[in-house]
Amino acid sequence: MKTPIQLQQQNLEELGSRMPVPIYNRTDNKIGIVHVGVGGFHRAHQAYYLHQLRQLGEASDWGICGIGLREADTKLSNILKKQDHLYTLMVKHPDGKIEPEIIGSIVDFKMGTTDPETVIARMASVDTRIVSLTITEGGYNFNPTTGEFNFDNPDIQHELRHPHDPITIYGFLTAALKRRRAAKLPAFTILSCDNIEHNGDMMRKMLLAFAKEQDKGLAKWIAQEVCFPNSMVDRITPVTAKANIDTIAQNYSVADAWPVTCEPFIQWVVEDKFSNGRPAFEKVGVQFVHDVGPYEKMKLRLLNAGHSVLGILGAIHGNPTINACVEDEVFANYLRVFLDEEATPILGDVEGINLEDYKDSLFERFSNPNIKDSVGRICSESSAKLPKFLIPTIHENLAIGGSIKFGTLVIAAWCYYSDKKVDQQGKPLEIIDAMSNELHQVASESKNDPLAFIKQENLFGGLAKNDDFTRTYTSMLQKLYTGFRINELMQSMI
Ligand code: CS2
Repeated sequence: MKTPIQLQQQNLEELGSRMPVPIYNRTDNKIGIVHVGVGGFHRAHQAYYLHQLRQLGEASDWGICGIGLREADTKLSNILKKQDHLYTLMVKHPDGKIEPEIIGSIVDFKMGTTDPETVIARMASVDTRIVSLTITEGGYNFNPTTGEFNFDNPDIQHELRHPHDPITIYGFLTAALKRRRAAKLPAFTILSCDNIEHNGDMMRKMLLAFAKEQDKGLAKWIAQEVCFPNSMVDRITPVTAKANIDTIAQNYSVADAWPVTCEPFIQWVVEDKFSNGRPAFEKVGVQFVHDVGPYEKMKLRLLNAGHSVLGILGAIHGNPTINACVEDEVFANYLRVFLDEEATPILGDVEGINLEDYKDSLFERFSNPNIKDSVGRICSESSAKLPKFLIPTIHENLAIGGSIKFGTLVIAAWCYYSDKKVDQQGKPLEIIDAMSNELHQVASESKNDPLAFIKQENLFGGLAKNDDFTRTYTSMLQKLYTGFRINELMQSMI
């Protein structure tokens, strides 16, 4: 094996003989986008779209500055710094073909935890025209029962008392927007890229609630000046594994400490309302529409919910990956009936999309054997995901007398999983969830009170008070606790 070349700007020419590299000038472009939450997904999606645009010789005013607001982002910050913010994106096809490419659209990275002033200044800079976000479902800080902003969060309390010492996205956005207003600069667009229905509207509502507490005049200015387009984002991006780093080094002789792998499919549907201009993303396939609602709902209720169905049931069964789940006929058939009989009937028409084709494409995507998307990633933060992906489908079906049993088994299985913390082969499950302790506590009370788990109204709303639901749920829970295998239960239902 040749000694791998360090991924760095100065080595791009040499690296260009191994894989495509940025051919645009990365050093003297403006930073037009400040992006908060630079995980694998952002690097496989928005940063990739922008990279393609820059390869076409466009968008030189739209460099990305990544921002980390959590301690955990320090590792990526250090790695990107060492690599001049370059990274490899490996697109993995189902037939085994790998397309690697070095992506250069991120040109800077700052940490809000150690350097808040620089982050605020960057957002407030005249060049910044979009602040985009992938802060995860949990980052929006709303109370799921009331849908209102959660002022009880101690970080929020701190920021309200100390506006110069922001911690969360809300403290940073208001501090930066306040400066722009004072400097008579136009507002930036806040572009939400998280898997939440009406993500832009949600961000607007939350930010205005926070800003009103801080400065009513500012809140009014934000309401008038800042656009919050809703957007639907899609590309399956597994967690980077050590094997991916090794592949880049061994097969391409490139030393990249944090590459990203993803599937070939990519989609971004965005409402075309921006406060201060935008890159011509339509030139690289982004769809701009008037109303993104139907697309968001379709994607969250089919793809994301489909993932959760496979993830939770697959975790208990002992499946390591999503493709291992769909290779199993029972899981594949179960997913199909869930999608057909419970998720699809409440969707209505989605303009320009044939839902049957869309569902077929999900099976193709989920079965890509080279993605190796772990059920652990899918099950992580289920307490933030299921209330957006799956539970609304159950509520909506209850309201119209539709089928609920396929979704309900997932909730019963989630309770069992949270309680037992081992799969049905006895192997420990690593549960990553901000609410894991509470979930374990209430789930373990199910032996005395079968409804204990679903009485958490912040997750389930009023499901525990609905007889149709509780009847189905308790019978499934009982079966799981009396030793039924999850795949036998699934088989008996399809
Ligand atoms: C997944 C998503 O986190 C999850 O549970 O469903 O990350 C999914 O892979 C992406 O939304 C695909 O666009």
